[in-house]
Amino acid sequence: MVESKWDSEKKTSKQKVLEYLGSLENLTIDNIPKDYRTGSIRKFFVKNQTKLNEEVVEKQKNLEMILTRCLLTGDEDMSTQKSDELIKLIGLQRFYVESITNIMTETGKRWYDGEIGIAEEHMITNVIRKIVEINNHQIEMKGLIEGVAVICNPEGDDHTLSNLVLEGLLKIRKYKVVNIGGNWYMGEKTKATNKAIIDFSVESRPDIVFISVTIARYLFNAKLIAKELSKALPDTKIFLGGLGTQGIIEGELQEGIHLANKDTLSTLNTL
Ligand code: B12
Repeated sequence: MVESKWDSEKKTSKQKVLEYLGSLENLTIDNIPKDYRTGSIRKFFVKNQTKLNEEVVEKQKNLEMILTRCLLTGDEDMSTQKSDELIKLIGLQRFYVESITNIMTETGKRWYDGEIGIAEEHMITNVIRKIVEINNHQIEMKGLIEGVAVICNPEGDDHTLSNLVLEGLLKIRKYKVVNIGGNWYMGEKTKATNKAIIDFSVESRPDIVFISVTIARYLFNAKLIAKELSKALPDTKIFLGGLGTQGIIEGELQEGIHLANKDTLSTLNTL
């Protein structure tokens, strides 16, 4: 790790070796001296995570299996402990987009196949939600912010765990996040609900809006919100993403509205 300083008298830059860190592909941000985990160095590690070798992938699979078992028995302490182990192994971002998504997909399958009931699915979701909330809370937000982001679900869609995961991923990228979530129970008043979401988002003057849709039947609402927002906020990047958007084809959305990539981190790395 080399520090480069401009010598204005000699009109040349001076390099000073700060530390020998070894090969780049084995590095994580934890190997960087604490005072230097800022600015472009931090950005580099947010975007380019270390590669995973086979041994790590094997350990990850094994830990995810154990975590699933802990969740199924409702053991919150063990679930938190196993999550921490996974985060230490693969980092918080991968834990969010890989482990949590894998475990919840598996949970959904078990529910669909009748292996577990609705109450067990709720219990698992609640424990995972607490784990994500705790980790989000621990993400440091020092210094200048990159921008403001609003996250929401369209009226009707109750799948809010994705919002929390996205909240953390945006916080890591130094966005101030306003997560207005889902669970909009307005009965027949769909129009009024959408208006509430749109008005609030516009007033927040966001740089980014993430609309998360899990159930495809609420895509209509999501597109409507996106359309109104892109009219009111022409300089804001508006993204539609989530399981419910899988049927959309690139180019189907109107200009100014972006379709999130299936690989969430690759979308986040374009911000
Ligand atoms: C938990 C859960 C619930 C909970 C939600 C609780 C909560 N507070 O979130 C409850 C019990 C309420 C629920 C209800 C229902 N659910 Co549900 N649910 C799930 C489950 C098990 C997990 C979802 C989850 O949180 N995943 C983890 C998150 C992190 O992953 P994710 O949402 O995919 O998000 C990732 C990406 O997609 C991306 N992303 C998401 N949004 C966005 C947006 C942007 C802009 C970007 C960049 C990225 C991005 O970021 C995340 C990280 O990569 C899924 C199973 C599954 N396969 O996912 C079923 C599932 C989604 N549910 C399903 C169904 C059918 C329902 C119900 C209709 C059931 C019913 N008959 O009542 C209701 C609908 C309620 C409603 N009106 O919304 C089906 C959907 C099938 C379909 N194709 O339509 C699934 C797939 C289960 C199944 N196997 O059948 N559900």
